[in-house]
Amino acid sequence: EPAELERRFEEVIAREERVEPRDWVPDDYRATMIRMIAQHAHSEIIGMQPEGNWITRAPSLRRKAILLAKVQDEAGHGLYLYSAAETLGADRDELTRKLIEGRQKYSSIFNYPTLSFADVGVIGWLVDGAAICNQVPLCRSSYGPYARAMIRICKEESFHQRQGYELLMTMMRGSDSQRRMVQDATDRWWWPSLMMFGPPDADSPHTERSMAWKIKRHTNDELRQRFVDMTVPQADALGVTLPDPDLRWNAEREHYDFGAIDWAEFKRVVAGNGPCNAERVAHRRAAHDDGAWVREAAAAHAARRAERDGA
Ligand code: FAQ
Repeated sequence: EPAELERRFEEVIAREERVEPRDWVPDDYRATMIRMIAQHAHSEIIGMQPEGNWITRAPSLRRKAILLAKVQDEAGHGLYLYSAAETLGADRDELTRKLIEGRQKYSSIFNYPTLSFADVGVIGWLVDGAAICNQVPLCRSSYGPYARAMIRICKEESFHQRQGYELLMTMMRGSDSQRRMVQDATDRWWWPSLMMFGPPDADSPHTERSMAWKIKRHTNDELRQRFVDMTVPQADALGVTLPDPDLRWNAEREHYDFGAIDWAEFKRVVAGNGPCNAERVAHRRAAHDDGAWVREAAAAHAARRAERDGA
């Protein structure tokens, strides 16, 4: 009985219980969840590239081991999230195809280049910092498999954030030219990090519906403000300047005011015309093509085993 199923679904949401894979859900809920989880998974996988760029050129064995571990964690998050999407009936091959054909999005942030090793630190500090700010509330998201995935992912992200901050503290204690590298990386990543939270609430088509379904627990602007408030004291402690002359404490609001975000740039990047979009997708497509023989061999092995076990 459709009305009864719908009523039960609404009840689960109202009671703050989790929706599970076998439960009936409205088609739009399923589509929204698949979209969000797939975009998140794609972001983790594409997000391996900017930092992966520095693995072979890390300045010490210690930094190389740390960076390798972090990039591997991101692969793990991606695979974990694709599995969560599969619980909603999505097909993993299809999701990958959509990504490499440019038919599904991933986070705008990964379309910017990593020009120096300081970028590795700033990505940990700002990009992982923003990711945590956005994802901690998603541990209470209404879809069970996604909410549970977020718990583990946030723990690892928080470790990533600290390794970035520690790297930057080390560089800030170094030479003038190292301090200049950190400032330059901060200047380039600050505004794109604020864009990670998505369009302003007034221009966000999905927020209202996703808040009502408790998929999202805060709006884009709320989380962006939380991130700014959290990051300003960290910049002070580090001794870098955030590149925004309008950034100042507002005692009345008890929040930092900040300058206008260049939403035209955001739209350009999301539409595929950022500095590295073409390169990122081409690289992912090449990796997928190069891995075809592994998938074929694994499928042949599984088929032979099934035949043997069936016999
Ligand atoms: N980039 O109505 P809304 C990481 C799209 S962290 C590109 O506000 P919604 C960790 C949006 O999809 C990054 N597209 O949408 C890491 C929608 O497009 P559609 C990943 C964006 O879903 C760190 C349209 O604009 N994190 O990977 C962006 O309610 C370091 C309208 O937007 C997540 O995915 C953007 N920045 O809110 C890895 C977290 N913003 O489908 C490696 C989960 C918006 O209508 C290294 N996702 N769009 O064509 C979310 O929290 C939400 O989906 C938002 C967007 C907040 C991203």
